[in-house]
Amino acid sequence: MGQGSVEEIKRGSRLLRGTLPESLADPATGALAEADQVLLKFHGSYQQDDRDLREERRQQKLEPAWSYMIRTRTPGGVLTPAQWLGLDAIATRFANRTLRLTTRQAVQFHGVAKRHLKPVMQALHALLIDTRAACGDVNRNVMVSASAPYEAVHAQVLADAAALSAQLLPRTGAWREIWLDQPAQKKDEEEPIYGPTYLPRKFKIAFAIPPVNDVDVLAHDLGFIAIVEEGRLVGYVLTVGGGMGASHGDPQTYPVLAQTLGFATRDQVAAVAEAVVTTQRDWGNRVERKRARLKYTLEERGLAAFRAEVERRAGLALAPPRPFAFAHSGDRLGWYEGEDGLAQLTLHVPAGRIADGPASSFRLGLREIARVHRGSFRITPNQNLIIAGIAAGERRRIEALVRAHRIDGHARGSALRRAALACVALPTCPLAMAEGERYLPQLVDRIEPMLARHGLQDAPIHLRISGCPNGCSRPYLGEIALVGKGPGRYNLMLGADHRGQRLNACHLENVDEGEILAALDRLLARYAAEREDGERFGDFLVRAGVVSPPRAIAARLEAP
Ligand code: SRM
Ligand code: SF4
Repeated sequence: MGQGSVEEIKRGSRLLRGTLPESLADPATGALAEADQVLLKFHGSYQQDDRDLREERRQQKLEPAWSYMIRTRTPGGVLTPAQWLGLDAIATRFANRTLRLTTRQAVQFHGVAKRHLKPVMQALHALLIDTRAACGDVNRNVMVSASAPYEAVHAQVLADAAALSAQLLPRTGAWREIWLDQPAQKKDEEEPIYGPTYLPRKFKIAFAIPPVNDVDVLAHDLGFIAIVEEGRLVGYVLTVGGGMGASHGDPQTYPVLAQTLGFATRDQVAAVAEAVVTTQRDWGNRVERKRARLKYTLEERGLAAFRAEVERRAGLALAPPRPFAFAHSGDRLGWYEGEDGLAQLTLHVPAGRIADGPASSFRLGLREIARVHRGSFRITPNQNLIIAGIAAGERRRIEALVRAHRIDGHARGSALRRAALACVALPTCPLAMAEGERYLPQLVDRIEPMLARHGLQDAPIHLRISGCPNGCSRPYLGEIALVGKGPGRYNLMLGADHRGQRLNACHLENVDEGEILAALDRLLARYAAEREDGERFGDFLVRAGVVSPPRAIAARLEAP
């Protein structure tokens, strides 16, 4: 759908209400009216159909197998054990009996029937979770580094992120009226930050806590890099204009890393963030949807003009950026002792899919852990799950449950397997051109013997798969990445760094698995033979001239 139509739908929606109640009540179809499908996203849900069944149903002259994906708003991915149990129960009762941890620290349900949308929203509300602004042209779930070295700093950054998430929520009462049957109130009739047409496009915020860049902060419209001096969180280096999405063969669209805007103290975060959001609201492209992200606004207006406008709107002058350094963008899998005397266990969840199967009973295991765990759960930006705040006395019991349910992938397999990401793709994603998460295990099974042959089982290489160029697994930041081009065919991207500070570049276009494996075998052999001490695979590929990354902007980020 073009930008013009989406803008019209937003404007005519009476602040996201549209005819959603009527669409939901229509028993003749599992779908919503077209305009309501657009509005539903702002409520945290997408209408989808099962693409595996599409052709068969078409032949039977049936409407597509419509169902709904529902995404939570969970800043920093933090959940209580009681919330976990509630989410798990929703998956059983209303969805496809799986939970999907996303690359933005949210939970997704797939396969929800139209008649169950309302009961799910109500069940989430009872858990003190909502789905407001989880999708749509608004600020999305705010991310926070999950594996921060200090829990005290994490708690402060999480508080800032949660406050910002609340501040940037749409104020319309549409969500409460439609899903919770609450009466309309006068105060729900204005959108002081967004206005009646919201943002030109989605908007994403992440808080990184160096040396960890698990959130890939430079992939976001607005980034906050925590600056800790003498153990105290003093503020954030701000970054703007990152984004991953692109379309094949369209040079007007591309992934790009964010640029540094300045430094803000903690008490300036709210004003600066609001100024960035409203500047993008007013300056962003409302004619061409594919050019409507902040990254393109910055390309057109320039960073200096953007900074001046943000400072004017926020009524302050940003200080120059302060020094920081990222060490890696991965998770700290396995056990970790916190400075607060409590332990954390980061479980590897393959492609974020929590399901019971022959190899492991992830859902059952986590249910049992949630029943005894007194700390919290934390979804990581790499689709994994941290059991956080484990007291010394609890540790053995949790370890036993992890083993009993064979959810100890953090301790098995190659380092590449443990760090790999894959987007959802087929069968639910309407935009998928190739498989994503369903293909990941097979691909890794084929790469692992190669790694073993070259003595690289423990080499921490970041592999990411996306089923199309939209880049939901942030593939352009993978040392190796596959970007879907057609059934069984991908672009092979190589050479990002492991700190999220350099994009990769296309090595082979539109290739199948055989060609991908042959290329990787050659390059891994060279890496094993020629790498320097401690050199990572992505860095090696660039040094060896295998790829020249298009936009190596790490230099822009170095503090003055
Ligand atoms: Fe995404 C659209 C899944 C993170 C860029 N993304 C979609 C949709 C909703 C397809 C659609 O529009 O109908 C996918 C639903 C699939 C399904 O069946 O569940 C989808 N995106 C996901 C998730 C679930 C991938 C995952 O495997 O974890 C992630 C959910 C995040 C969340 O909880 O909010 C997800 N998507 C991302 C990211 C990564 C990030 O945000 O850090 C990106 C790249 C960063 C960026 O935005 O630049 C991303 N998704 C896109 C785009 C391209 C946007 C662009 O600027 O061009 C689309 C397509 C669109 O918006 O038109 C898209
Ligand atoms: Fe769908 Fe493409 Fe995103 Fe994968 S990258 S979930 S295929 S939109």
